[in-house]
Amino acid sequence: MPLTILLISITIVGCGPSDPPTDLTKEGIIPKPVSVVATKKSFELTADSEIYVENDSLYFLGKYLSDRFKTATGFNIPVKIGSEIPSTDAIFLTAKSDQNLAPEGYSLIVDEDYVKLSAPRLHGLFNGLQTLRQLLPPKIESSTLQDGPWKISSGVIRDYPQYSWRGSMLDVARHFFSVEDVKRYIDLISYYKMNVLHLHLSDDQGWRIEIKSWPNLAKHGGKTEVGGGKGGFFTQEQYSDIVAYAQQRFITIVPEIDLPGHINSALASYGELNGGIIVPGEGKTSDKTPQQDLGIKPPTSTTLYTGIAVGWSTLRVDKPVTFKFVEDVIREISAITPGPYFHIGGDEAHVTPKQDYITFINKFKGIVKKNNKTMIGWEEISQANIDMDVMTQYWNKPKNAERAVAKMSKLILSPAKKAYLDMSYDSTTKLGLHWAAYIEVDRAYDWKLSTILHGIQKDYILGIEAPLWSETITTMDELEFLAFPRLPGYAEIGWSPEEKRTWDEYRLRLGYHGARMKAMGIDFYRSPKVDWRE
Ligand code: TNX
Repeated sequence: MPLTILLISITIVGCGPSDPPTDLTKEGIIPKPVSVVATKKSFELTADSEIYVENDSLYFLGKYLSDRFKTATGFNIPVKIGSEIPSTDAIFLTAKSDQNLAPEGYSLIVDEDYVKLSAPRLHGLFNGLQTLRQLLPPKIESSTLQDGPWKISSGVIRDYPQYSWRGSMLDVARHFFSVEDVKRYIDLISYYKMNVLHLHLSDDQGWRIEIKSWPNLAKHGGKTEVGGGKGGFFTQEQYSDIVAYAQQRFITIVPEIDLPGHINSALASYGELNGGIIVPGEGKTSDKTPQQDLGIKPPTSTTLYTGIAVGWSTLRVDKPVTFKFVEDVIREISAITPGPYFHIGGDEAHVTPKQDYITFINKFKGIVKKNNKTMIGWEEISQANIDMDVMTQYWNKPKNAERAVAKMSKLILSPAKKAYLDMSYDSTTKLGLHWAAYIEVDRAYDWKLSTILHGIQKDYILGIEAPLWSETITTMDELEFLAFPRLPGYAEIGWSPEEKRTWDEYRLRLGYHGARMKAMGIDFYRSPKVDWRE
């Protein structure tokens, strides 16, 4: 493991205001760091500050930080290479990175004269930069020029995550979201040190990624969305652009093609895949449960679906063309996905005969493996022949999670009753569904990954993923309203030591983040459970 140090060293300029921030332990960092020691002074970022990075490979991180500071401060902070601090009029210090820090861990020293961030890996440095951003006044995130001073409490933070999987899922199938929207979501989740964005790229209502060998999937299957809007899809180039953007922010993109159910957009695009399905009647759909009574409308091969019923479409296991389609899709997407995972969906295949479903999942496993990816599937895949090479995403039934673990498959936890970002906050929330629960901010935060499933060892829990299904949201503002302020809590559930978390303490920190979210232009839900400091 290479030694990598990002050294941020900054000159001292002038004297500070009367009440500089001096108690690092009182800063509202989310997720809560593992350890914080205050030294009761403060550091000031000024127009003369400089960022030093140890070598070329860290330059982009220095640049990232400088760019984050530029708009609000108006400072053009230069990024320079140097492990030795040049002898200017400033005082600089340096230290070696702690190789014992966990992957993604970092340590941050803030002194009166300098800030030093060190980490054994680039990802840790990136995480430390997020902490540093959160130590500056909230207006640092503003998109307009703001007055300083830009002071930071001094002290030492040593920090690392408890769980390796900390993510969110975005459903771009029910309603399509643009490349720009997805990039903004990546920025927002990375601010809270999440490291996974799972993209739900296909569903009954839309196919959202270009497949060159099956062009009609996107061309026809991407034409509309829930409610009949214009839909859309990512070209492979656009998808690669998203992946690269995410990579720079240490976020792994997990592509999902939902199989063998949730597949109407493909059946409508290629009639030969369609084994004759019963399309739910418009107006008969409900948001009550995923297993609902379906209306009936005669199947037509090209009809796109704009309602929100689930569980009524399926691929046919007895059609050879089905597997040609699956092979081509998984191959093309895998080829443009640098991350190690491919999500095959596998949920709510209510009209797929059980034995066929098992055959499907077993075959998908081989196809994903052939493409050098690790297969992930929703919890229902535990019915099939899964093993330690497959990851299972728990969302609804503990029995499915237990069966997955009995087969040695590790779990990503997305319990719908706690972690579904598409659930309404309460009965007055205009957006969202509520088939699983109403999820206020306290309910979203106040649970633990290690105890939510009884009798499952911690080793089998990879972490948390908060899915944002998009049946009810059409704009970025609406997306943000459901994601925030619950998302920072999910990030903390995955990152911070469980025994150090309490809702009563967290709600204060979250209250301070009101000003940050506002400065970032996030249209968040002002939950009455929190005293917002804006
Ligand atoms: C269940 S969770 C689904 C989705 C819906 C969601 C709405 C899961 C694996 N399937 O198809 O969008 O409920 O909350």
